[in-house]
Amino acid sequence: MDNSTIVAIATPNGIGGIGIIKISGRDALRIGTAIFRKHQMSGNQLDEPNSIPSLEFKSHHFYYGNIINPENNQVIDEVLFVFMKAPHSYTREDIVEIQAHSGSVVLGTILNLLLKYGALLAKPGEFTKRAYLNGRIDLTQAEAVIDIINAKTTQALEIANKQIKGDLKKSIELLRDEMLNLLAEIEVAIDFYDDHDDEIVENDYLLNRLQNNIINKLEKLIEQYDYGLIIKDGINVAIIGRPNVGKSSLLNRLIQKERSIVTPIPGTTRDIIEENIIIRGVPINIADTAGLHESDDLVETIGIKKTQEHIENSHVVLFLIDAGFPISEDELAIFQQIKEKQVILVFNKIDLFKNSFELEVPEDFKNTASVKISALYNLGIDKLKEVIAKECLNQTSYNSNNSIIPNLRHKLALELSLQSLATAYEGIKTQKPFELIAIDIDEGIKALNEILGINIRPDIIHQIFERFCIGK
Ligand SMILES: Nc1nc2c(ncn2[C@@H]2O[C@H](COP(=O)(O)OP(=O)(O)OP(=O)(O)O)[C@@H](O)[C@H]2O)c(=O)[nH]1
Ligand SMILES: [Mg+2]
Repeated sequence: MDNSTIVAIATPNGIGGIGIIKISGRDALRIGTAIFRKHQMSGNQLDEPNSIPSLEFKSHHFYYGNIINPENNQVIDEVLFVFMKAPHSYTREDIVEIQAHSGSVVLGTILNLLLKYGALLAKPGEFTKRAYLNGRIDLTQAEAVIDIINAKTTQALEIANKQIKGDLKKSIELLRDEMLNLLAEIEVAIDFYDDHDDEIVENDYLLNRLQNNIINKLEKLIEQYDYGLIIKDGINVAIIGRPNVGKSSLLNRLIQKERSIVTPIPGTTRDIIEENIIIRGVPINIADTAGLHESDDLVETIGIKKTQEHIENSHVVLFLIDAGFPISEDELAIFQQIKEKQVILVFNKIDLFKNSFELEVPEDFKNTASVKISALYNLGIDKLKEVIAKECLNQTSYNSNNSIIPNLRHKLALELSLQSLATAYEGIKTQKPFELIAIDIDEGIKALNEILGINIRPDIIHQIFERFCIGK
């Protein structure tokens, strides 16, 4: 166990109202009070700072006073000082937090004084690492701290909060308990077989349990990973259609800035123009593309090829169609290309066609979601946003009650566990010796332990905390 006392500036670099310095370790109070002078209160009056450091600090109470340089009693800053006694702190060690003003010189000076009085500079993530090593949180909860800091949407935050509460940990522990119970029964059977020849463990019963209580649940958790990716990295949405239908106009409307060039000349957009937006809490990477049609122009042909590749990588395709004309040959060809994709049909330029209209779309697309808009006059854009959000969330089996989302590290371990359990399943089915099946189940348990941070290699722990910022 590391006995050192660590210190770091916990707030971001720069000028601000408040900057916080955090000290953790068994000497936190000694080092903190070496440079802190409490103001003495008499009634409501504040007296001059007391020059004798007081050792009477109640846990979880704020003290108002000054940070001074003990060598010359020079006041560095007016601060609030809070002491959190172990184990009731973030790291489960004694913690002192100093709330000073935020500026690089003032915070830097305080930090240097604390280093001089015996604290060591904390490494990235070292506070959270101590919380983990001291058993306050498991590894999944430590990882959730980074996810909270990095959350770009409220949904990503919600998922991270569930993880920090221990939801992922609990579901992994439940699965592990199931495996342990199964292993116990199999081990009893192994002992029993030594003395008896008849079957005492019902194979069908074991297979059922393995399938329903373990394998199915592992598979479900692994599936949730894809949803997590989408929430973290965004859903890819491509705006496609023939030239001049208003694709670039629509992109500009959706992102509310003039990003893509709009002209009445067909074939204006050649390169893919990508922007990130959040629609109804869903992070979306939206792309404007070159108009799809038969073309002899070399540059345009390259643009069209890029568009086609881009369609492949999109989760959702917005197929923009000019509402005033019957479906063209080019558009029929586009319908063919996007048959396998999740599509929203967007009929544009409705401002030009006041009378109601119905376009004949191919039979396969009769039930496809569709919206009528005018990109030029901003009509129907809100409705379109709603449909985009809905179709994007349909991409996944997400439901907010079940937002336990593994990250890549968890997913790889879950897959290892699943592999071992699938081997165990086959083993029972083909009546392999129980000794071999026990080994497989044990492997499955080990993989789950790795997720929680039990018996995990130090370099993996190091890798996880390396992603943190200093002071967390
Ligand atoms: N009346 C009307 N005109 C529109 C609407 N949307 C776009 N336009 C016009 O249609 C023309 C083409 O618009 P763009 O947004 O450049 O079309 P595009 O699909 O990106 O065209 P390419 O990049 O050439 O494939 C421009 O003159 C726009 O002002 C609309 O809803 N109503
Ligand atoms: Mg364009």
